[in-house]
Amino acid sequence: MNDEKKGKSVMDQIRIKGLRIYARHGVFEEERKLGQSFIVDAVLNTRLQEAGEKDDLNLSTDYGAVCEKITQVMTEETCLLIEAAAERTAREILLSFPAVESLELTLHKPQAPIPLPFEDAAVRIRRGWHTAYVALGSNLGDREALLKMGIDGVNAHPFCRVEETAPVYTTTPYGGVEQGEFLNTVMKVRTLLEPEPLLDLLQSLEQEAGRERKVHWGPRTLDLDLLFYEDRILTSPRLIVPHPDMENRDFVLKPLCDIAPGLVHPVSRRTVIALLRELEKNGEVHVTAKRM
Ligand code: A4P
Ligand code: MG
Repeated sequence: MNDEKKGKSVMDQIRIKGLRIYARHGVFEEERKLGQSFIVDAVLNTRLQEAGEKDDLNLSTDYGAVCEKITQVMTEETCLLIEAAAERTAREILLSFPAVESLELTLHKPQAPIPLPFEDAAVRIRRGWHTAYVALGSNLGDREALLKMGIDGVNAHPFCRVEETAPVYTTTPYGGVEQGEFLNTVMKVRTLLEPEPLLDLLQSLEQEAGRERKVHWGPRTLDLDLLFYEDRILTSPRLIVPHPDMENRDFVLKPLCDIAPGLVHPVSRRTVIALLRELEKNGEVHVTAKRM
């Protein structure tokens, strides 16, 4: 479903059409040696109102600079496939121009070596930033340092930015296993990673923190759980999103409410603040204190 049908406000756009670049992408050696013309169209989804009202380029994205960036990426590397050239170009635009939320990039190769009369061959891709919420928990070792390691580890990934972190709470263990008390918090992450690669990153950080998986729901140096990924509903053998047990965990809902109380759970259609209120009234409470 597109954003318009979902009732989301549709973003403003900067549109670039017909940017011609001489570059060397192709499966044939000749193409990579001699090069040929490629043409790029880009539609950048971004907010333009403030720049328009204040008439200030600093509040917008300079389309000249975007054209230069596209030309730079397209010419400094040689790819076999236009898919690869488009992927790299889209990624670099998103990383270099943070006001661009998402984009549609079309890469034309009108001189592709096809021995038949044709006008154009092209690929079109849509890429963008996504918002995810990740829960952090620790009850072994230097818990505060381990939570920080989780946050810094995600932030250090080139395709992730930690935008906000909630306060840290001290919590009693949930799940019936006799163990020490936890520290819990939640972070908001802006990311170019799709859900499974994001889970890979979270699991590699758990490994780095010396996580051993011995007891289900047992003690852990660092646990990183993906709570939400946009409003997507995912069920694969490795990944269930939204996190299936979050409604029963005040140590997740409480920090989540500190940074995003109005977030709507895409399955129950209830806000996280409503889920927390319900749990505090009728369920188990584990949060004992705000730590910092
Ligand atoms: N997996 C599926 N969906 C997800 C998701 N959305 N996010 C899979 C992360 N992982 C997801 O997790 C088992 C598998 O779940 C992963 O391999 C992944 O592919 P795990 O971390 O390997 O092992 P686990 O300890 O058996 O389960 P899990 O789910 O991490 O434990 P929980 O459910 O997080 O519970 N009490 C307090 N007060 N605070 C806590 O933080 N944490 C737990 C752990 C228990 N009690 C607690 C706390
Ligand atoms: Mg986990």
